[in-house]
Amino acid sequence: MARKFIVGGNWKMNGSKALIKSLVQETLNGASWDTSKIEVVVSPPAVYLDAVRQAAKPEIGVSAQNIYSERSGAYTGEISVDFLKELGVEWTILGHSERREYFKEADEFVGKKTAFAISNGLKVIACIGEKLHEREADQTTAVCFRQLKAIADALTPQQWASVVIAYEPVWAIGTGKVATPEQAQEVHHAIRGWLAENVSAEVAEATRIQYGGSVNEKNCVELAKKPDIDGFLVGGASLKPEFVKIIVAGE
Ligand code: G2H
Repeated sequence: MARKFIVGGNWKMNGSKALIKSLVQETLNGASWDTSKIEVVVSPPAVYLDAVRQAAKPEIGVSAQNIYSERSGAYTGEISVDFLKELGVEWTILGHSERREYFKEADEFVGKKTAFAISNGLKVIACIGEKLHEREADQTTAVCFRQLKAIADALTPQQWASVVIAYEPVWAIGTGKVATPEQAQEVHHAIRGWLAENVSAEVAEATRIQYGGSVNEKNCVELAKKPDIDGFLVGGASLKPEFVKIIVAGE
């Protein structure tokens, strides 16, 4: 079965009521794409999730950028799966490299949160990827497989149906240095191979693997042609009207 192309817009710590109006209500709601082939998810900061869910047309999924691994309690500043469910938010990003780097999120913690999110009915965009010095030391796949294993160890095979993997080489994030289509394809292919060996052939075939890292309207078309690239997780360019061009690259 063909994997449905999935494009996520990760707003990171950017956004405003004005952006929701111009980008979501005017640009994205006014745009069209083949929904039988392309899935779109936008991920605003937590305080704007409710407004974005209300503003966006139903075929646009909405995602948190993080959750905590407990349902409620004395966890100041954290986001519960229950809050998301009440707002109609179906997705969360987890393990983004910025969370791993600035907030010291360990592989196991990302795995635990992934399992918790899915057990509570959410879908997860789980991010993995190597830093520049790791790529230069020929550690790209070793790092990705280590991060992937921590997620796989926490999941049942059935739960993979609720996971999208985002491969985001850290050296390509927000730097303008996009991975070449060949570099990205090579790692995506390796990730799929790891899933086949360590989870199952079915999960490897069905799991969507997004590329993230300086995707824009110019580079998306060539990246989208690669057989193991099943979509994008877009940061900077997802805040601009060019996000629509990146979405339709999946057609
Ligand atoms: C990678 C990506 C979105 P950008 O972090 O997750 O951001 O497209 O700005 O490199």
